[in-house]
Amino acid sequence: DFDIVALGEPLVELNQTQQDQRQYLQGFGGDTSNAVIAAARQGARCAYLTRVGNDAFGRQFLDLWQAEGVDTSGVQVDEQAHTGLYFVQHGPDGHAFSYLRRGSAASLMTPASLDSGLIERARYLHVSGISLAISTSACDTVFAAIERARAAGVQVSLDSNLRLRLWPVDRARAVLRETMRLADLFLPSMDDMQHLTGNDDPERTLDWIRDAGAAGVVVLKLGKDGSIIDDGRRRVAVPALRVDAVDATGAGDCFAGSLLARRCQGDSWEDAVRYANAAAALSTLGYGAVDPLPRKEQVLERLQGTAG
Ligand code: KDG
Repeated sequence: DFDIVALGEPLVELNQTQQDQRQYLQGFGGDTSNAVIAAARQGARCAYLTRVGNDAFGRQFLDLWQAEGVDTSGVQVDEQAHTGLYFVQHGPDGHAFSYLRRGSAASLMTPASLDSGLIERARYLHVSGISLAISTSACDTVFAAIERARAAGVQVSLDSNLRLRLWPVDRARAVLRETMRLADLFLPSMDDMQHLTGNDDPERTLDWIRDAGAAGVVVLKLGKDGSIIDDGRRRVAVPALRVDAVDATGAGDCFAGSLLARRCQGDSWEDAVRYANAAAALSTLGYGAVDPLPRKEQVLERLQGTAG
């Protein structure tokens, strides 16, 4: 059985190097894949549901998940479509993504892609705004997965991960609002919510989320200002760990995976969020989404260092 089964699209990553703006380092990304790898590195038992191309990149991903201990029995291989790809470019305002993913294997997922029966064996199903945005059949697949999870008593976790290159803001708002109502755990970032609601105040944002019908636990991510937990009764702010970030790609995914892993290991919400804040901060110390994801020992060491 699994702690976490995630559903979404892996993307091969080409990350611009510091030395030469025309040189790119190949790595791995894709928000839900990042999250599940982060969770596995914290000791969680994980599986990933997706579709990759029958190409070198698809095979690299299968090798990566297997090396990280992520179960791949729910990964389908598409004979025609390719594995998706994205570029990370760095500028004075941080990082920016561009995508080569239209028509990718993962975007061709359909509800029948869920037939492996993995969801029913998990404690959490983890999905995101990106899983919902990549195509209408992927969106249907996410809703079907949520339905199966709820029917089996599996908790649903949703990361907002708003990417406006993938869908118009009005559709994103409508679909995410519908999905957050079905989630036991909603993980929005303040940046995403600002795009969806037009307001930049955390308290008002949490009010908006509650008014929209979110009934589960909400953890609002404020980047370097930490996170706020709203469990429906009270709100608790948890500060971030201060670090000199070089590349924040995947930090939110690391937060999600680490938080779920620690909940499965019995942490309170506050302890799990403190841990996830630290893991996310550590993940920004290197380039790329996956390589710098910290392991449990590193996070614990850092947390003990700050506590003492
Ligand atoms: O959160 C980081 C992801 O955004 C990155 O790995 C690429 O999945 C990706 C996407 O769709 O933006």
